Amino acid sequence: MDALKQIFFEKSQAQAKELKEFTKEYGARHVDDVTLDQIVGGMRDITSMLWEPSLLDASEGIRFRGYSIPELQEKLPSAPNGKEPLPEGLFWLMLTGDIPTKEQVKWLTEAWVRRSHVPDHVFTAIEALPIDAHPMTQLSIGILAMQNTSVFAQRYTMGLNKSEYWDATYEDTMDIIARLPRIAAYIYNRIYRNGAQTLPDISLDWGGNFAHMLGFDNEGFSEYMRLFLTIHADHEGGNASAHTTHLTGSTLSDPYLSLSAGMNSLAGPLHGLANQEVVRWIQKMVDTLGTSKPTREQIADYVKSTLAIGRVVPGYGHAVLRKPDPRFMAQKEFAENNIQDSDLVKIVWKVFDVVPPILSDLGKVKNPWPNVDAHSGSILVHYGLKEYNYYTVIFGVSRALGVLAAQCWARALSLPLERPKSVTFQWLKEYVKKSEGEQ
Ligand code: HAX
Repeated sequence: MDALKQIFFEKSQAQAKELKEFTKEYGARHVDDVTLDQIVGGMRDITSMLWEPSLLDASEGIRFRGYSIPELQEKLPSAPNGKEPLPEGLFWLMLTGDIPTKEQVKWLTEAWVRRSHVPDHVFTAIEALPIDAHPMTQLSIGILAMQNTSVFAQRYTMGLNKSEYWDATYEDTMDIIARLPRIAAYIYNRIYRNGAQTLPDISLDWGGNFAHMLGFDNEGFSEYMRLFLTIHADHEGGNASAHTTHLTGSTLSDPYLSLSAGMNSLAGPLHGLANQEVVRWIQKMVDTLGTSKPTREQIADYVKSTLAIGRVVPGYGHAVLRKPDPRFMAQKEFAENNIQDSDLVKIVWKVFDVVPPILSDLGKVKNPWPNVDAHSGSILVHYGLKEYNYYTVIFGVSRALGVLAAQCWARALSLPLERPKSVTFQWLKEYVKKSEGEQ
């Protein structure tokens, strides 16, 4: 058994035992109360899932195993000559709860290199798609095309004992994460570089190699990639891509099927696709105004015109957060330190000044602040990755780290099939009538 698997095994088995005893003793306790608004309103804030890798606080933002993003930047190992955390370190942390050493992260980088071979038929499946299929569609199909190699599916067919589910899930998780950058880069080069593929450089770390395969051998871009891949990895379990992966996995669909489902959810404009929408929206503003250096007043008018035609301002608002997203702030800080002269980045900062008061004035927006997607596109454009339809794919590569670490935990803790209760409108009316009659 490899070192990471051994640590995960020991920790997760101990936690599974503790959880069983804990739920036996306290299982009947009430943790939450559900309002009619929450039933109709997309189940906001209903505490109803167990999710180990991270926890979100409405004001503080995300914490991965208790660590904030600035703490991760300080404590996780970075690349030689680099400052940003290596995503390998975050994966280790999410899976084990421990900050890894440099040696452990090096081992993980090498383990993913050894597992990174992508079977040829995966590329054939992607090639069968029209070139204008959205990159997220190509990513989702690329992941699905690998499903025939699922260790979980193969061992399940042969009669896998449920006490071994976690083991097969770990193997699939490691294989998928190892292969994803190659598939994602293949899609980029297929669509935007006339199929000119850059082969992997196995001397590089996971994020650095992804940047290299995208064709960007620029240390600034590689550092941004490491930061991007770290901060987008997880946002507790209730967000749509995490929840979809979890729900699908709860039927014992293997990690390939589950992750592909999660990616389809990430591809929606209210979720991960917002990162491409932000740049598209700013580009349209620049074209409409005829200047790449709009004033705050011009931006304010443009925001109002967006709202007037019944559209949302992309990159703003959040279902849980009630403050500027620390993932936005981390990217802002990266841009302040590394990008001197970008009109697009400056527009993003002006939008940050202008949008929150306008959204607040609407009186209905619960969080007027920027989310993770408000900044990333402008930094990618700065480094030359200008094809914004591709941005959500990078998000997807990162998100795999969190949702698959969570899936390992779900199998280790024997979390069951997920099955919430739904009701009809008629049921709600009768419920209200009955409860009023009882008063
Ligand atoms: N622009 C305009 N209106 C907005 C808004 C925005 N950015 N954010 C919220 N609102 C509106 C909602 O559309 C809703 O209007 P109606 O009552 O007329 O339907 C009202 O304000 C209340 O919404 P809310 O409770 O504040 O927000 P929700 O929890 O319903 O939705 C969203 C959260 C993220 C979907 C929402 O803020 C939004 O659409 N934002 C723009 C898209 C976006 O940036 N998505 C990415 C979110 C982060 C993420 O998942 N990244 O991957």
